[in-house]
Amino acid sequence: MDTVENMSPELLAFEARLAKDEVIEPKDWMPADYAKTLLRQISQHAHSEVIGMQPEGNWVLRAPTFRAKKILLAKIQDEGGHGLYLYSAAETLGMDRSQMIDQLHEGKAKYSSIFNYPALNWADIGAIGWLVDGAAIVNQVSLQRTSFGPYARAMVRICMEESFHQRQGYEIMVRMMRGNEAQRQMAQDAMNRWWWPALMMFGPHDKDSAHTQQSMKWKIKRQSNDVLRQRFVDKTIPQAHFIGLNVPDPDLKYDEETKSYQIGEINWDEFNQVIRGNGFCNHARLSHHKKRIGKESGYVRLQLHTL
Ligand code: BYC
Repeated sequence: MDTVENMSPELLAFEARLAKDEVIEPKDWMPADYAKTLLRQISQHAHSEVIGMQPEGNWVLRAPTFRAKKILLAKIQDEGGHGLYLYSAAETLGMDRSQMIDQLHEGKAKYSSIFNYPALNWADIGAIGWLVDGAAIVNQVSLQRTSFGPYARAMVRICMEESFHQRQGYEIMVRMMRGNEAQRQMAQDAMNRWWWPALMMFGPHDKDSAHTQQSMKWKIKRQSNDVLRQRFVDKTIPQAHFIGLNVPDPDLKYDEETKSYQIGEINWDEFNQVIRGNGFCNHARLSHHKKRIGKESGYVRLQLHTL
C-alpha cells in the first residue's frame, strides 16, 4: 500500500492535483493502473455505443412513419459518433482503436449488458430511448466530472445528444399509451422486458463492485453504481406512472421519508450470465460486428502509427 513516505514525487503531485479537482490530460504523468482502468472503462463505453446501434438498426426499415424513420436514423448515427469520440479519447492513452476492437472480438473487452436483449417490436424502440438512454444519461452526467480530460469532454457532448434520445424514446411510449389497447399492451410488454436490464446497466451493487472504490479515489467515477441506479429509479418511475405504465416490480415501495423508491432484488444471475456471453443476443451482436469490421471483413482500419 502507498504511504506518503514511499510515494514517488510524481505520484504525490498526481494525488495533489486530484485533491484539487484538477483535470488530468494525456501528456500528464499518471499511474499505470489509472491509465489501465481508464482504458478499460472508456473502450468498454465506446464498444457499447457501437454495438448499441444494432438493436435499433434492426428497426430503421420497419419504422411506422417517415418522421419516425428519420428520427431513428439520426439517433443511431449519433450513437456511432459517440463511439468515435470515445475511441479517440481512449486512443490518447496509447492504444489503437484497432487493438481495442481486437480485444472486443477476442472476449477480452466487454460492452454493456443491455445490448444483449432483442428489440422485438416498435415499442422496444421507445423503451430503448427512454430507459436505456435515460439510464446512460444519469451515468454520463456524473462522468462529465471524471478526472481524465478527454473522457470528461466527450461526455459533455454525448449528454447533450442523449437527452434528445431519451425524449424521442419517451415520445414513442407516450404515443403508444395514448393509442389503442393493443398499442398500450405493446408498450407495457416492452416496459416489462427492458426495466430490469436497464437497472443492470449501472453494474453490480457497490459491495460487489470490483472497481468502484479505487475508481472513486481516482475520481474516474464520481458516484457509485448504487447511487446512480437510485437516481435513475427516482427519476423514471414517475415518468412511467404519468403515462399509465406499471413498473414490473412486485416489491416496489415508496419511502415517504426519503422521498425515494425502494426496488426489489435485481436478478444478478441473469446479469452475470449476460456479461459472460450467455445472453439472448451476445452471439448475434459480436458475430455481426466481426463480420463488418473483423480482421476477415476486408475493412481497412487505420493504425495510429500510420497517421
Ligand atoms: N455491462 O466493478 P464494476 C448507450 C462489468 S451506451 C457489462 O462496477 P466499473 C447507448 C465491469 O466492466 C452507454 N459489464 O465496474 C448506445 C467489470 O468487469 P471487468 C453505455 C458490466 O467499471 C446505443 C465488472 O462488471 N454506458 O447509452 O467500475 C444505443 C465489475 O463491475 C456492466 C457506459 O458504458 C454492464 N452493465 O463500473 C442506446 C458507461 N456493469 O471490466 C444507448 C461507462 C459492470 O473488470 N461505464 N460490468 O471485466 C461505467 O460507468 C462503468 O464501467 C460501469 C461499471 C458503471 C458500467
